[in-house]
Amino acid sequence: MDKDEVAAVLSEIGTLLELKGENPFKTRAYHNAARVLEGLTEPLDKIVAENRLGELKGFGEALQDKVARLVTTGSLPYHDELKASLPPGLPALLEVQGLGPKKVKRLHDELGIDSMEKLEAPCQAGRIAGLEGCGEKSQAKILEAIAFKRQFASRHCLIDALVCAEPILESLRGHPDVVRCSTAGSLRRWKEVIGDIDFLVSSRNPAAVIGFFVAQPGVQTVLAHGDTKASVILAGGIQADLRVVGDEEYPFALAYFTGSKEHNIVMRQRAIARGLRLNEYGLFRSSEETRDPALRVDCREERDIFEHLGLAYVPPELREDHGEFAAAESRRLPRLVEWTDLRGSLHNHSNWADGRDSLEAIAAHAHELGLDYWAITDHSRASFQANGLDVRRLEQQIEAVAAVHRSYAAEGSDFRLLTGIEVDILKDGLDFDDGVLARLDVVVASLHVPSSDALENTRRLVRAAENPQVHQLGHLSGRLLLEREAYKFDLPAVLKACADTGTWIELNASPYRF
Ligand code: DGT
Ligand code: CA
Ligand code: CA
Repeated sequence: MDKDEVAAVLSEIGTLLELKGENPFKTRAYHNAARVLEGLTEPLDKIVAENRLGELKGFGEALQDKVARLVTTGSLPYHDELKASLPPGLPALLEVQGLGPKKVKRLHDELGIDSMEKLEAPCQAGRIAGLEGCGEKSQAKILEAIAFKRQFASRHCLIDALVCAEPILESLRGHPDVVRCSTAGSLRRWKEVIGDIDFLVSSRNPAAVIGFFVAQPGVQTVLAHGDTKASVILAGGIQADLRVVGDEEYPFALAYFTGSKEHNIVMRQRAIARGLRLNEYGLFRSSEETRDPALRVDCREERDIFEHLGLAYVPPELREDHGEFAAAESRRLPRLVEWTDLRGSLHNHSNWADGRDSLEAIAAHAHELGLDYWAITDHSRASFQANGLDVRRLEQQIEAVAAVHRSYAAEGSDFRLLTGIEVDILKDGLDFDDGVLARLDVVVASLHVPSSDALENTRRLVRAAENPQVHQLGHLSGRLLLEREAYKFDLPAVLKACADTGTWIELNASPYRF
């Protein structure tokens, strides 16, 4: 096992012990150890081979033995026994928002709830509200979380889908019978959350391509295996569809299967308005539905279809019928932000709080990427679960950041490592006073513990925006994709406050927030 696999086992042990009601020092020791391993910069097997586990923070003899065993044998009887001693469905309950180990233990001990399936009925019957530490409110929250989970059981974050799709696309591209290939659907439109992955291939030999596709590593189940299409379930539970077409149909099929459905409808209407017909097989000189190749308008690329319909090329990201037609018609489509436009980032964490890397490692990487600046904005003290900084540690960090910054300046580099904080927006103000904030290059203010009252959240956010020390609001809305809805607040009012005061609104690029 490598360090991440061992860390996952240790963290699971910590969780299982929590579910058993073990003392917090013991359970925390496992979670902490997992984090130490995740942050290692040298290979874990090397540390084990050289007998140096004892040098790691918090690694006593018992823990060293367990880690060494996991690294060398890939399993640990203690872990297996612990798992066997609890109902197998219990850990999944922890994934329900609002259910911690203490509550799960109580649900199990007092109501016999040991799986997700057994959770809903007692909630609906109002039996959970009677338990110690669980009121009407937590009961309603649990029901909401169950509904949320169900709704998104077959939805996936873009990043998870990309990780599955990219190696398959790469592999298709290398197949001798593949002429052109691409992803399509919501994945190609770069939607933040996607249902299934779509692939499109052009080929003269569909059978060979489809056989190759269903045999890809990562394919867990083959749902359908036809002459021109196939559907599979990939490891991780994401469905993927493949369609194979002739190369002369490829641009039309690509446009059609990229969608969105709403965008396609307008495209088809524009074709009809010009006396043409558009479908997945082509753009045809015809006043009725057809797929007759003799009537097909010659288009080599998607771009040609747009041109024939009086439009500039619309990149997939904008194909949602959200105004792209008017813009493409008047040739005023916005230029999309590209990777090379990125000059730096103003909301980042380090290993001083809940980030992984040291200031030096972060600066080196940002510099290597050719960025101009990078701000270190770790959490403030109220975010204690994220190891937030108090004033004393913040002062030390300011010095440390300045020292790293100077080392670049000394080499004649313009790269700037900036000091900063992600300061918590609390009930009645910010977690640090203005005097402290004034010393920092970048102040990000974030609402981490929102109220259930929209007015109250709006008041807190507006007040933060109005603080002259605050440069930007962090992850406005607080949503976590597929996990947590946005908190309730009056977005236009907050935007106005930001506009009036020149406060920026962060475009959070975390794939779990977007
Ligand atoms: P998803 O998978 O739910 O995240 O969303 P999409 O957009 O990938 O949808 P999917 O996989 O069902 O179909 C892929 C594309 O195929 C879709 O974006 C547009 C096209 N398409 C599918 N069904 C229809 C339809 O009934 N009418 C039209 N015009 N296009 C469709
Ligand atoms: Ca799809
Ligand atoms: Ca699909």
